[in-house]
Parts: sequence; C-alpha cells; structure tokens
Amino acid sequence: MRGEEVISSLKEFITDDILIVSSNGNVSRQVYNFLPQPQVYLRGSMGLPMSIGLGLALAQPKKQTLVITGDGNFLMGLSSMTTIGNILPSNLKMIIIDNQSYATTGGQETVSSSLDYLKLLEGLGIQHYGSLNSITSPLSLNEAFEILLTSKQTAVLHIIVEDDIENLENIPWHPIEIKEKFIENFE
Ligand SMILES: Cc1ncc(C[n+]2csc(CCOP(=O)(O)OP(=O)(O)O)c2C)c(N)n1
Repeated sequence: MRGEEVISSLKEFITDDILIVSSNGNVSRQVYNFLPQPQVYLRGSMGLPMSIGLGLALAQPKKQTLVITGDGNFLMGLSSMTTIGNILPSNLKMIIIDNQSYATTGGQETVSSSLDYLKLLEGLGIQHYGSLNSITSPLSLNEAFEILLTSKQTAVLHIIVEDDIENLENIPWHPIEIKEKFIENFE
C-alpha cells in the first residue's frame, strides 16, 4: 500500500475537531489532495511538524491535533519528541508514514530500517500501537485510526508503506496564505 492510500483512507475519520499538521513535500501534498482543507501544510520547513503540532495542541486544547509526518521529517525533528514525551499533551496524535526514504527528493534511503520505532517511543514515554505494515495488512488500517483518534493520551501510529509516489497537485498557497486560511477557518 502506498502512503497516499493510507492518507486517503483517513478521510472518514477527520472531523472539524481534528487539526492536521503535515510534513513538507509529498506528505503535505497527499494531505492537501485527499483530506478536508485547509490544514497546516508545511512547505520547506523540514523536521518541524512535531514542534508545530505540539504548539497547536497546547494552543487548542479543546481540539485534537494530528501530525502526519514522513520518516525523513520525523528523524530530522527527533529532538522535539523528547519535549513531547515530557509534556504528553493528551490531544496530540501522530502518524508516521514510513517509506524508509526521502521520496520527495528522489528516494534516497533514510536510516529508518535500522531504527526500532517502538522502543524509541517507549523510551520517550509515548503510547504507541505497534508498527503497522500497510503493505501486508491493509485491512487493519481503519481499526488503527479509530484507536489512535479515540485514545486519551499522546499516541503515535507508525505505518510502513511502499516507497512510491504519484505526482499530485502541489499546494497552491504560500505559507503565509496557508496560515491565514487555517486561522480563518476557526472564525
Ligand atoms: C532542511 C531541509 N533539508 C532538505 C529539504 C529537502 N526535502 C524536502 S522534502 C524532503 C524529504 C522528506 O522526507 P520524508 O519526510 O520521509 O517524506 P517523503 O518525501 O518520503 O514522503 C527533503 C529532503 C528541505 N526542504 N529542508
């Protein structure tokens, strides 16, 4: 299963009470194309979806913040996970779309294959639900989304997907416009 199939199957779980922060490149394009708009689509700011998601979760305690990040972005911003593990906002959820590569920039390998995500998250004190391999277990995706989004604590779902991307329409907005559209949506 490809990352975009994982993201499009999330659609039925996304209500107005869920705010999404997506990592730059391919993942933000998938979120823009397949999920309700507007969301916080990062452009250029690699490694920052978890920090921005943390800020949003703290600023909007009545809503749930869902960070959707590629493995390259997750690895680059890993230090922010120590702060998340320390604060543990119960309204912060995360999905790592792990294609073990920097697909957006040509598919160079990340170090994901040698990292035990579950042990890492355990060490951080963050709830996780196992590494779901969407290549071999697509049917359990819906169940996993349901569990993640109804969880009462900071939680992370790590999903292994194929290293394969489609050319999707890019986000037509400048980051400032993205921010403005996102804020307008609250009013
Ligand atoms: C600091 C920085 N380094 C490199 C880039 C170029 N870049 C944009 S997206 C991307 C890959 C992101 O990888 P990942 O989060 O795994 O998502 P994927 O592309 O695999 O979907 C890279 C290297 C950047 N925007 N900023």
